[in-house]
Amino acid sequence: MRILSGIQPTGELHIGNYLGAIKQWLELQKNHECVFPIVDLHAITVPYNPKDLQKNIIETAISYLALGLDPEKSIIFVQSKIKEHTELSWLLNTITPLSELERMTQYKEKSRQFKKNLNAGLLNYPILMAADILLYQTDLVPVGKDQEQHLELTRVIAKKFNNRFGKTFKDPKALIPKEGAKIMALNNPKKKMSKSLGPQAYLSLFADPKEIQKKIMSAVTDPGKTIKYDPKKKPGISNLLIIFSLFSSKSIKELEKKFKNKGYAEFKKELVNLLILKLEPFRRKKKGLESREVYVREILFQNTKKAQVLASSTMEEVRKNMGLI
Ligand code: ATP
Ligand code: LTN
Repeated sequence: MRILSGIQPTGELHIGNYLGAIKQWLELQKNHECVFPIVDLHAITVPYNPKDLQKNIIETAISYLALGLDPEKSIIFVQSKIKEHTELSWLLNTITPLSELERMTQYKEKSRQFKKNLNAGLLNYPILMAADILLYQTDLVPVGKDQEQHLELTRVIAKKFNNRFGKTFKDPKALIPKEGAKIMALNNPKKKMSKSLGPQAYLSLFADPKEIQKKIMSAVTDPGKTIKYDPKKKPGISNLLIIFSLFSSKSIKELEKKFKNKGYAEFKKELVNLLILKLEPFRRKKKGLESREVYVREILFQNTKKAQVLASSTMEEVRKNMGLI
C-alpha cells in the first residue's frame, strides 16, 4: 500500500502533530511505501515571512529525521520542488465545485482569522491537498481529525475525475487514530492544539524539561478536583489524560484508578516526568542534526528524485486522459 501525509512548515511540531499523525507514520513506514512531503505551498496561504518559511522548511525536515522517519524507507521532500503538485492542482480546479470548497470548516475558520488577507489560495487549499494525494496514487492518508473533511473532498474530486476522464486515480482513505486524533490546546482545551495558536497553546516535541514543566503545570484544568475522563464537563483534564495515556500506553481507566484520590498537581507532576522521559530522545537527536544542514539538504535532494518519478508517471496519464497534448 502507498501512504502519504503532509505537514505545513508553519512552526515547531507539537505533541498534537505527533499523536494525531506522525506516530502512525512511524508504524506505517516499517511495512509500506510512504511519501511525506513538507507542504510549503500550503503554508503560504496565510500571512508569513519568507525568511521564517525557509527556516521552518529545514526545521521540519530536521524534525522528521529526529522523530525517526527514515529517508531510506520513506520519501521525505519539499512539495514545491515537484512542479506536478501545482500543475495537477490547477487541472483539478476545473472540476471542483465551488460550493464544496465554501463549506470546508478549515476555510471558514481561517478566512475569519485572516479577514484582511482573504486570498483565493485559502479557498483552493483543499484542491492542492487533493493533488498531493492523488499524484502519488495513495491508498491511505494518516492524519488528525481536522483533515477528515479534506479527505472526503479529495475522494469526491477523484471520483469526478475518473467518471469524466476514465479511471486515472486511486480512491484514497483517511486513517484517523481512535485516540489522539484531536489534542486540544493547553491554554484553551476547547480549541485544537495548533502551531499557529502561539507557544502557550502547544507543547513542542523538542521542549526541554524546564519548558515541559512550565507548560504542563500551567495547562488550563477544570473546576473540581477529580481526575476523571469527561471531555464535555472536564475538557482540560480529559485532554491531559489522553496525552498521559498515549505516551504511557496505559488506558484512561487505569490512570483514573491510579489517580483516584490524588489532586491535579500530583497528576500533572507525573505527566511532566513522563513527557521529559519520552521527549528527551527526540530533542537529543534534533540537536545533533542541527549542525548537519548540508546532510539534511542532501537527503531532501535525493528523495525529491524518487518522488519525481512517481509524480511524472501519474501526470503523464492525467494529461493524456484530459486531452492535453
Ligand atoms: P497550523 O497551526 O499551521 O494550521 P497545525 O499545528 O494545525 O498547523 P498542520 O500542519 O495543519 O498542524 O497538521 C499536520 C498534521 O497534524 C495533520 O495530519 C493534522 O491533522 C495533525 N494535527 C494537527 N493538530 C493536531 C491536534 N491538535 N491533534 C491531533 N492531530 C493534529
Ligand atoms: N492540510 C493538511 C496538510 C496537508 C496534507 C496533504 C495532509 C497538505 N497536503 C496531503 C495529508 C495529505 C493539514 O494538516 N493542515
